[in-house]
Amino acid sequence: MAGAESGWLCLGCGGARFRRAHGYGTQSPMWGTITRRVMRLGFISTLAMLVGGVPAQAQDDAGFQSYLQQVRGTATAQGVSRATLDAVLPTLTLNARVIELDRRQPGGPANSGFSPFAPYKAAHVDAARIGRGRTKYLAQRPRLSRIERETGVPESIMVAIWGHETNYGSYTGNFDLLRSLASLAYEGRRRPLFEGEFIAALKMMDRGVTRDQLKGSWAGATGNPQFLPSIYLRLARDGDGDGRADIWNSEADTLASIGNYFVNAGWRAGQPWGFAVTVPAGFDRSMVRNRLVSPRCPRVFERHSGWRTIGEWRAMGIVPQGAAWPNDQVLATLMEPDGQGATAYLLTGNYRVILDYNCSNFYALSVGLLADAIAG
Ligand SMILES: [Ca+2]
Repeated sequence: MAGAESGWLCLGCGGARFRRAHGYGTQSPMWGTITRRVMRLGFISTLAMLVGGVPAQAQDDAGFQSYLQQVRGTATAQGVSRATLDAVLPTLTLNARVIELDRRQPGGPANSGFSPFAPYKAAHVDAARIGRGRTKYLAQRPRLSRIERETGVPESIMVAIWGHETNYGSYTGNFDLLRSLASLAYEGRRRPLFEGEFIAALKMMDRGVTRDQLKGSWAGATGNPQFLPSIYLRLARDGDGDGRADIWNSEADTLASIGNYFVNAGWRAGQPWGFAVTVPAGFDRSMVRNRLVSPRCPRVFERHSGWRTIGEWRAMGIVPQGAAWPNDQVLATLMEPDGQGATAYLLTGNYRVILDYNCSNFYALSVGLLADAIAG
């Protein structure tokens, strides 16, 4: 649906991967290269099957089981208990379906244009999602106020992330996480990432998370906030005081964990994520061009101007649409997601924190706008 602007497989962006797998998201420039490489590998294994006469599936299964024994050693060295390994490893079989889903992610050429934001906004910041968000916001208000006081992350932002990741917990994914992660690790395209997440999921079990709870997107994101296992281990929090971080069943734990993620990623209390602005006719965009190329998600960051203070933006004739200006010293970048002449946005450092959760401009803008609508 969106233009090819997003980073892919960014840590903590499980929900994004889930949606991309279902054709709602975007892909990076690397995608075509990877797809071609994977297709080539597929061709080679078919060739091996024809030549050797051994079904490729059987070879894969044998290879998978032997890979699991190798992972056992690594996991043991990292402190995973023998009980967990004995309970999990013998139950695992290669899941060809997740590999197929992974290979099937829609791609876009690196030099393709950007899709307009307006249709995405209409589909993702709609009346139903705003309405459900307001209900959750009001229901969780006492708890959210406490988390906001402790973290500085606005209540509405926590609810908006929850709304965007899993539609407030209404779909969190049904894949057996351990089987998915082990299969993707074995497939090898990004083995260090997926093997690390597989071992992190085993450590979750050592902490008392049940195998039954370890369900999620095919690419390993789990629970209401769609955390990857390593993110869960590092950042999940207990919000209702029962001593467990239950991001599957507890709304309080979900919101506290999202709040903690945002604090950890550098959210600045008291600053907006950004706000809608009007750019004056004849505005010279070359004056504010961003000349840096980001090593991370370059297609996302190339859409942002260079940083200027709010005072400088105002002096250049940029006018807010409704929202008050923040402090003159606050730094912001300008983005025009629907092109010149349409609504543009000034984006602060807090917008980058939303991008840390999921590196997509459409995602981050939608989260910010949904948060504003929920709180408004
Ligand atoms: Ca709890």
